[in-house]
Amino acid sequence: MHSPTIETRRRLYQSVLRLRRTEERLAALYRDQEMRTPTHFGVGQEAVAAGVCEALDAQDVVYSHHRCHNHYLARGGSVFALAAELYGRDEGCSRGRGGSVHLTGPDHGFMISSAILGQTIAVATGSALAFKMDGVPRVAVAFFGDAACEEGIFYESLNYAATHGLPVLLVCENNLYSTESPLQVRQPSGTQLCERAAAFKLRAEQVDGNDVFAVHQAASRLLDGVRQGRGPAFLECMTYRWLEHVGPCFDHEMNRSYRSREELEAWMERCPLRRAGDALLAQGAATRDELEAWRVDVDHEVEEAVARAKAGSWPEPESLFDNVY
Ligand SMILES: Cc1ncc(C[n+]2csc(CCOP(=O)(O)OP(=O)(O)O)c2C)c(N)n1
Repeated sequence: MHSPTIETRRRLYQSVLRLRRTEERLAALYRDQEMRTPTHFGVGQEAVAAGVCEALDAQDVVYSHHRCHNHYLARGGSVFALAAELYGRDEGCSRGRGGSVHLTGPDHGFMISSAILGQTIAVATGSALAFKMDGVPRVAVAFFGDAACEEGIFYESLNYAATHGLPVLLVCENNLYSTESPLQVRQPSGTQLCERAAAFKLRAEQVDGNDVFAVHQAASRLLDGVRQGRGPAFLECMTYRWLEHVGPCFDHEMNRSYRSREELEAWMERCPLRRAGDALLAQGAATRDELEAWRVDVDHEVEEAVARAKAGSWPEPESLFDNVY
């Protein structure tokens, strides 16, 4: 029922590409140690943000967690404002005060991200309650990781959203780890997060989170139900982060043993960017020259943005207590 047009498919690829090239460039720059904010990169997980955000309308609102760059960018956030935030500059999306985990972009429907696990699930649920009370056709979306499903607030929010039939879509990026703890040591064997959400009477689906077209279709399907007043939905996207939990390095560079290099390489074989590009080529929806031209364009955008961000200004010391209540 949701067969995306060729234009949509091309946009989905371009979105994954923009997220990937931005995160890779930022991760390379991070090593210069001029960005001082703790940063959780989303390389490898781009298809989730790109697929879900393409299915949203302009008036919908998005909340995110500590690994938030992909969601901010996919919602239309500028590379410049993101990079300036990481550099602590006044031109940053949070005026240099939030850092990587506290992005904001309400003008394009990206409300906030927060590093407190599970917090924005409750806030998104509250937004959905406001939409329902106001009778407006808007949807709230929360992106979070598998570890947020271990927070009490997750279950309270599911229960509240389902009981009141709220227009909220909960998107879990299940990358199998919470910092260095795998799911198996945190959850009883055989646990399916989707089943838990279904037990709370949410419509719940699990999808290959490295397939941007599959994510987009599943999100569109669930959002249709949310918009028709059928209550909240839960989308579990199976994916994998390529870099260390926080910072720009690969785990094997740091001699960490909680994940094997073989496991990483197996997931890299399922690279969301390459898979999306291969699919476009196989369907005749793009040529190799076009893919290359898009890459050149994105790299140009990113390069220009990070140079401008680095040359930005520091917040004035007198403004330190602005917006502090
Ligand atoms: C309430 C709370 N408890 C613990 C932490 C510390 N912490 C930060 S990130 C993280 C792991 C998060 O894993 P997940 O939610 O699966 O997201 P991922 O990092 O894998 O993207 C933890 C435990 C926190 N930020 N908030």
